Amino acid sequence: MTAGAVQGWPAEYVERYRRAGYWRGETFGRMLRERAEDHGGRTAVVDPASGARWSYAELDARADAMAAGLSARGVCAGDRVVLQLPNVAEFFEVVFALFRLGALPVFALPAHRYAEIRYLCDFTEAVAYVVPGVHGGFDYRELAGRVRAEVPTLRHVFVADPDPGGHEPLAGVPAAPVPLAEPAPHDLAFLQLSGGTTGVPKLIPRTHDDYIYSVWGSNEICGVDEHSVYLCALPAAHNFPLSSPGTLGALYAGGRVVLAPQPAPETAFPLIEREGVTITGLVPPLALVWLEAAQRGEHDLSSLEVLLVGGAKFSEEAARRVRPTLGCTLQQVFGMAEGLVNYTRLDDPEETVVTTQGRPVSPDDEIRVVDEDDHDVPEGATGHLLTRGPYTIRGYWRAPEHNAVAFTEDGFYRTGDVVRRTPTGHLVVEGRAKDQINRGGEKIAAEEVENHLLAHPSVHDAAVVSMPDGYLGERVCAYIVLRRNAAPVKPLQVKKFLRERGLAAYKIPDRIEFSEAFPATGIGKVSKRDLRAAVAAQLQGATT
Ligand code: OOB
Repeated sequence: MTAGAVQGWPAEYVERYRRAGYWRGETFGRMLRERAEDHGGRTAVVDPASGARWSYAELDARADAMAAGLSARGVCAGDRVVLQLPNVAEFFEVVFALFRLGALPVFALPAHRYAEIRYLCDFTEAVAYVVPGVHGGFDYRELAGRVRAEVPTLRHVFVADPDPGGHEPLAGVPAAPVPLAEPAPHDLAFLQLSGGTTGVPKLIPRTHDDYIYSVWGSNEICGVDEHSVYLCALPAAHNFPLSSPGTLGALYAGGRVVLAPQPAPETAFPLIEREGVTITGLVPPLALVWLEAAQRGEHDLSSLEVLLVGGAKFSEEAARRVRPTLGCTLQQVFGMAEGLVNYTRLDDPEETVVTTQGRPVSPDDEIRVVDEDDHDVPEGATGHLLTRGPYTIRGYWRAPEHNAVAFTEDGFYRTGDVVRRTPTGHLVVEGRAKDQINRGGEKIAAEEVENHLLAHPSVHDAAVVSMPDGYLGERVCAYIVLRRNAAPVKPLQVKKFLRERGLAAYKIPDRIEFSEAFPATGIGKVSKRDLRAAVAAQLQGATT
């Protein structure tokens, strides 16, 4: 891709999306500047952990200073910077600085470890890596030291902690603002990680134009305006809390972002009460925990108007409890970092809100529900969801071979989700056809874990499947065939092996089963369907 070209979209679509007014020709850097000019004194970001309360003017000035400091260190437009900050105010300082520079944040999650970070830095040829010091009991400085020694492009590690452990403190980077060439609205803004189905995660290139559309489109649907206070309870780097409508939605509207260091009710409820939070987003397992905790009535949650739940299927039974228990409107959200986001609407009948996963943001989100041969199924029947539209990517970053299978020839993204569409255009997620486990909203590509398992000297073959779980929806089960004559291994040893390889904790299988051979499908492939059925039956047997 060359600078100036619009990532992926054919010219006729670029024209169409601009004419329709979806792509407004804004950039995130400009957007923040305009908000600072319009209402600089209003609070933009609240970080209860550090006590920071930054106004729009302060965030704007900090972004300028950070951009200048990064620029002085040689970070240029188009450079990739792996960002692994938790829910702290500096997240926005760095992100907006990079937006202004035209450098691309690569959004890693705090849960990622050596395996993921090493790959991301390597594959994106990152020039810098931004980390906290110690967070959640883990020392990111050590990880950064190791990755830096191994990835030649990585010139800088910035640590958001007074003790940078031999790296450069992030707080030392800001410098007197300098004029910078602004990126264009059609330029890439950042790279987001895909949930993935492949051995290594794919990167999702989003432009200012397309992402900003998903943000303001979400704001309109979720009623976010300058009075909104958005609680960021999920990891800030994830697409859901970032843009649906998320922190960027709140900032776009001139509202306020409150960062929750933890999503647990003990942390989040007092923040809702103190800050007058009006809207937040949760994955289903957390929503269940909140519903439980709210019944104790220890906090005044009356400011909360909207609770978004998505990332994984929210059960109808739990959905019905939201309004009576939390006193707010539920919006189900079925989105994906690749683009398409669906919401139930604020004025949808309660039945629709609790039984569907919403309908698309844009009138120009094209939805197809197809069979195995890409033929449209009859209206209302279940099939594979394909989508194309003004904020859905046309291809992953630097992945031509994968793009040939993940997208149709005419540019539809194969979501891997199995859905049906109601007469009102709402989608109901009925299942998944991709080789991925959705562990309470955290996505795990089976192949990625299988590859790590295959690296174990005693493992001959491995197949990773989901198993049902009452709380998380799904957990991870690994089936292993040991090599003949291999020394016996215990499940715990396998888990330790994976941890030592630096795999994020949420990808480590919850259960490990040894087996003589795998069941095969008609054409001799491993039958994951049979393996899923086998573990589900075992779990069933154990509980009855
Ligand atoms: C969100 O984004 P990703 O990229 O982590 O995961 C996308 C996938 C979807 O393809 C689908 O398989 C699953 O997550 N999913 C849901 C769901 N929301 C997402 N499955 C069933 N019901 C739902 N409500 O997860 C994401 C991005 C933006 C907003 C919300 C979620």
